[in-house]
Amino acid sequence: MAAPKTIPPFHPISAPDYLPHDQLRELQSRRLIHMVKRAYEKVELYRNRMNKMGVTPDDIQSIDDIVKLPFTMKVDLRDTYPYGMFASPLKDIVRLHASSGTTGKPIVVAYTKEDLEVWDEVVARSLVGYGVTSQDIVQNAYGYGLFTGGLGLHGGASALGCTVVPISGGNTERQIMIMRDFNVTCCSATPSYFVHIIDKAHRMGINMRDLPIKFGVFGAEPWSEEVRHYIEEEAGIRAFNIYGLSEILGPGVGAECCFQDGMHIFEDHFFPEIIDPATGEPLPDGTEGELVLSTLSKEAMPMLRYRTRDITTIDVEQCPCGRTIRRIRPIRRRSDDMLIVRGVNVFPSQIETGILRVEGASPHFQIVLEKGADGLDRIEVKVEATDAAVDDTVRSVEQFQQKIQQSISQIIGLSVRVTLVQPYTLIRSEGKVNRVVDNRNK
Ligand code: DLL
Repeated sequence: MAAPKTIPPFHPISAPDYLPHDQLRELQSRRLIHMVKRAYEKVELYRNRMNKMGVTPDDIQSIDDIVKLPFTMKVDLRDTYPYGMFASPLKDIVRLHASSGTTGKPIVVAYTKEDLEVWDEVVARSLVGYGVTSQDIVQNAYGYGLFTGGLGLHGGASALGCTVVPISGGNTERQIMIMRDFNVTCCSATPSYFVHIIDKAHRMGINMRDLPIKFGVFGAEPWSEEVRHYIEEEAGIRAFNIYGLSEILGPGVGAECCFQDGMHIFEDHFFPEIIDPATGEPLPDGTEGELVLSTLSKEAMPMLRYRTRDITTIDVEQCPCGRTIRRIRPIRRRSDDMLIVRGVNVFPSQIETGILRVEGASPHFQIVLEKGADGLDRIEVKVEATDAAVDDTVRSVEQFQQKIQQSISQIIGLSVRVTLVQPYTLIRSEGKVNRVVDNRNK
């Protein structure tokens, strides 16, 4: 790893991260009261739903009353497409983003000028937590456009005074050339794309460890500790997690600090709760469940108790970095990316962990689901071969396949078939990766 885990010098921009508990609660309460009033007055969906539950803005007197509010779901954004959730008139809205999702209409999200300032601030606070400063040159390889990654990271890095290279995703050879020629010190990308960048650099004969890059800002999709380890070793950087979702803002809802042990949620702007996904009941900190987020300052599009579908835990303990804002555990799964195979719940991130626990295994893989002649589901995991792991003999290939098979089966509790495929033959992602091909209903 490039840098030790030392606490970077205090930066004024991150002051709210260190607020004493009561002051934070007081600020959250004040902001929630205002947010609920605004949502009730300006957004028909919230008004109708609260009326139905018999809740009025007057019932919200402190942050503890948040549990009285109804949940908001992705389908609500679809049903009110495109502008039905906006609490500001279009003349005050200065930016729209959209997230495509997997089916149907996109969801549209809006920002006022003040919302963009908050966004810049929280992304800058994320970067400060990693140890990035105005001296850094940030190559932003998140996609620019309707996806929030590109412009979100861009705004925060600019606000911090970094030199931003707005390269967006794709054209990987050029990414590497620029990274080297511009002396880039920080790169933001999806972790799967960065793994692809590392791979391409190898093939170009460039050792990423020889480049000045020190920081990686990775998010937008689940990634395992094993991938972090792979990236840190191969690129000689520290790989930091950043979390966010369009409905709330984009990247910068939460981020790791120098301890890389959970993501601090910027709780002065976004209030986190954990609920039981089946019953909707709030769960205490320290219990795993679905993350629910409420915006506390968003003007254009307030979100009350938004069900993210992301599964995590809020940490009970305070972080040694001194921040008082709470942390969530890294998100390894969403309730809707779960595969049900022969009745067992399987997440792609578990398979990634199983593969990378085997020394010399490649992080490039694909999961193929089929129905066998007996009607039972079968999982095949295609993994690219690496020179480090196998020589040309059939025996070494078989042994290596078996090792990975065992490692995955130990984690998911199901037998899988692992097939080694030629290096560089699986599709590479330039944004969020999709590793699953489900042929069961074909
Ligand atoms: O992915 C925003 C983003 C951009 C975050 C760049 C970080 C970096 P959406 O496209 O709306 O927004 O997707 C949001 O992506 O609900 C999670 O399921 C997943 N996700 C985002 N960050 C992480 C992360 C952006 N660090 C959805 N770890 C979220 C795991 C993540 N999953």
